[in-house]
Amino acid sequence: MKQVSLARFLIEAQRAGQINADLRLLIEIVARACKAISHAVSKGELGGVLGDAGTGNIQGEAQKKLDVLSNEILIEANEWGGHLAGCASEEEEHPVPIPNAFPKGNYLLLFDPLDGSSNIDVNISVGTIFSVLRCPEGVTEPTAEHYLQPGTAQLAAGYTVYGPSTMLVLTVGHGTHAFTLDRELGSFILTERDMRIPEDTKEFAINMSNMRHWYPPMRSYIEELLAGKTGPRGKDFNMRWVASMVADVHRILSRGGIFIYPRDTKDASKPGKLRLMYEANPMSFIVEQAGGASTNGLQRIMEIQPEELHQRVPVFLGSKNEVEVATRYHREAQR
Ligand code: AHM
Ligand code: MG
Repeated sequence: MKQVSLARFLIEAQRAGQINADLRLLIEIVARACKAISHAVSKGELGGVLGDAGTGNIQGEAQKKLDVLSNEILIEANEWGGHLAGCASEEEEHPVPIPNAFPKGNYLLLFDPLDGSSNIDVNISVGTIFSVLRCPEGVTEPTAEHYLQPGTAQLAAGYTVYGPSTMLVLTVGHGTHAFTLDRELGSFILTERDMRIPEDTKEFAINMSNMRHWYPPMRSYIEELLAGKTGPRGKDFNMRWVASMVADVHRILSRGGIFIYPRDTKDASKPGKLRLMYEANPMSFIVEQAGGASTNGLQRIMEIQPEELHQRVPVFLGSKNEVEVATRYHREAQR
């Protein structure tokens, strides 16, 4: 069977009128940057890239050397192509402008350069997440407010998971497709067109150690899953938690499941752990395009009007019917 490279897939998407040449270039450049990150991640200790960078990011989190390196790789790869008006990163407090030496384009790129930081030094899967928005008409020097668009405005979203194999999962709003990196060829090859998430599941992903901090609807929902066959749900559930959102979401895209990072009482100033603009929104777009659902417990994540670049949000995503059940618990509790 003839292999379809990412380059060919994107050309065909352009011919089909799904993307234009600039967006194609943008995705190709992000994919190229992800190959460089994959290379650095896979070198591990031999590349001298493990351990703390000795700095902190805007979230108050200690940065790993690979967090910093991946951020640099993505910015350097994207700033010269003429396709971006600017980019924003989990590792940067403010949006990063395009240097004046380079032409500017119409797109805004948002990313979490290396998600799953706690897994970097222990050789467990990590990943890159990205989201593409259009820069508002007439804006040449975008500031944070220009990035504050709901997830429904995304033109493309994707993630790369650096696991046993490196895979890029992409949507431009016409289904969700997976590509596997052929390291010898140096190209991403289409390995699954139109991924579909099973609507029902018996598998959930949540950090159970936070249970004592959860709000009542969250607790009763999980208690009912734990009650298994003889409980109200009438079936046994299995649990998985990689603590890398990309890896957990990738498993759910592959075989179904529900991923939850709820709001809790640990820190009242933080409505959940995950970031809306470059974690929850792109993952929601990818999941919805694969037939899944994604809410913050009450409403569709992609319809939330963002108020801050680094805003956090509770996340319930995956198999459609299960996300509906979990969301119903929260809606009923709110009433
Ligand atoms: P990060 O962006 O600092 O890596 O944090 C996000 C990660 C997600 O990948 C993962 O789902 C979650 O944090 C794990 O959190 P916890 O360590 O609380 O289980
Ligand atoms: Mg992250």
